[in-house]
Amino acid sequence: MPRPVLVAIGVVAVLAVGLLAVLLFPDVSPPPGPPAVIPAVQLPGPTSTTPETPATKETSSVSFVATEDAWLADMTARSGIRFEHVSGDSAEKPFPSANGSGLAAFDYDLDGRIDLLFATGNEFPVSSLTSTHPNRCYRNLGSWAFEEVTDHTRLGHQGYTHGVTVADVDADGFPDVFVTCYGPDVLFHNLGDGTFEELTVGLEDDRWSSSAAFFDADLDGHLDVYVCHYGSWSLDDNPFCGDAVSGARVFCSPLTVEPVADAYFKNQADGSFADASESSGILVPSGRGLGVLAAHLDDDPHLDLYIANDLNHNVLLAGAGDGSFTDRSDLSGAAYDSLGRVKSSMGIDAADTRGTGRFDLLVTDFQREYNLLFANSGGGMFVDASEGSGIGPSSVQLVSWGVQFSDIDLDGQEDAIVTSGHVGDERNPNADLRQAGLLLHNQEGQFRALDADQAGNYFLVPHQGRGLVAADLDNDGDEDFILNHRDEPAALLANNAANRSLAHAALSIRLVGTASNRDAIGSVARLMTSPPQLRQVKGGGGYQSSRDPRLFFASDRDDEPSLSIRWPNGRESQIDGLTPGGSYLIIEPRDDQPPQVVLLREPLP
Ligand SMILES: [Ca+2]
Ligand SMILES: [Ca+2]
Ligand SMILES: [Ca+2]
Ligand SMILES: [Ca+2]
Repeated sequence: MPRPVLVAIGVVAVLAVGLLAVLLFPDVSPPPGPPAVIPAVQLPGPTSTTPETPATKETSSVSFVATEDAWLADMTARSGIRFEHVSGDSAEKPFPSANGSGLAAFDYDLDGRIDLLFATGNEFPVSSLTSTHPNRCYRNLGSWAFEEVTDHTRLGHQGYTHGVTVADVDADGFPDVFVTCYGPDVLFHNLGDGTFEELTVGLEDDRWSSSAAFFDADLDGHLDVYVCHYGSWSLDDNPFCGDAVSGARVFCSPLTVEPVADAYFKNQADGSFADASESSGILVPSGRGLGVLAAHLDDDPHLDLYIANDLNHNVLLAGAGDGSFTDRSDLSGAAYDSLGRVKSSMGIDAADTRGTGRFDLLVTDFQREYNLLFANSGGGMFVDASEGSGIGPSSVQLVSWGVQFSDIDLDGQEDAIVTSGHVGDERNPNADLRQAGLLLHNQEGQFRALDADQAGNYFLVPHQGRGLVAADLDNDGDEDFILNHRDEPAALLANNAANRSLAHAALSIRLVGTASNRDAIGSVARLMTSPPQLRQVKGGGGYQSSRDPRLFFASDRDDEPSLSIRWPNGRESQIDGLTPGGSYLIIEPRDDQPPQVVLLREPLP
């Protein structure tokens, strides 16, 4: 079937769903860093794998060195997106400028195509009045074409943005945007007509915030939010670090930045939020927070939190489902590496990497610390499996930030993609800070870094990698990738690996909560293939970024699998006879009836 027809079906289906959403929710009213200085080095040597059949997707006009069957094709030139991040780095080495910014992939206008919002920093001292570097929003027109809609949407925040978190905070069906900043955080309410308004709802936190995770901590159906704070720093109190003789200045160690406790804001169900940090139990020893993930990490049905800290131990907070948390950091085994060392952690993601039915953690870290794979051994306990899984050895020479699990080649096993980039070298102020990205192929829990020839041309060129998201930009059922580079143009990569799978077809699912929070954050879905595939709708995660909210599975082409869902409130649903290659929207039932199932897109031919 030619693409225009498919797109038309998608748009009609989504419009129908939009109407459905209005009918379903008639009563919803709108609310009133960088540690020690070590020189940049090269990626370890590549490995090679067996070539597959040629790619079927169009590629960009850039000249290719990678083989035609590379997994990911660079579509940046074709997309029309010319976003370039500004860190605000200068001779004064302002500390926040090392940490970069994230991005969000979300369908703000509900036309069925995922749009993009890129965050940027700004020059110091930061002033929203004089800044000329706004965050920029791009609308997806289909076929890898985008148009900039920053002015029209009014999403061009001109502060200093680190994180972009998307959630339908008021449950009106339109995704809202929360930006976490050096400076006050801002909630942008989606008005549903393609524009946003800044709302004052109690989230105007002016502490230095890195990232946030929305999730329903107390199961009242309304999304609460955890906000990561990095620490206390200002340009007026910015010590000189570097070589005093030569005057070569570098970023100071994170240890020079006093940590500030994170915050938990409870959604009061009237459109406003209240700081409930004290009563929630999240005020454990302060870290320099960079990443936060709300996910199921122990065996009970309540969402937990994992916080990645920079030169403080990482934190695991077990949720009780009533808005309270218990600090399980030390007991969990996921706060330190296997030698008990504190790490410089940045990004996080969780996936069932070994088919155990439990979610493991991948945490990105500084050079010579290696990235961490915490294997979930049940009961809320984790084992540092970084070395045995291959995650650690692939990253020893890298300063890693962005991370996403994704079954890129559609073999039913979630692979990983990681971005890296250095922050400076005291001995060589002109050192190249760029490092190559990693594409890690998962085979039964063993991750192997693909050779750039096989991963794609993007991986041949080093970058200052920071934010990274997985999102199906072309609606062919597989996850593509978008990267926000520090002080460099952003990049878009199309997934070609999944298209070549002869045995498997992509199957994507969007869950919509009714009794539960509308984003269905906290849902767990299991596709009954052999072996089964486990996914969850996570809050936050990655590095300062928001990924495509859909769940992506691989299905046998000749099978019609069942999907079992556990909604955030614990109710369970089962759907039988899903069509491989289909894209579905599944709406939570308010009683014991079967869920509403909408086929958004027929399988591709
Ligand atoms: Ca859209
Ligand atoms: Ca909304
Ligand atoms: Ca895979
Ligand atoms: Ca895709």
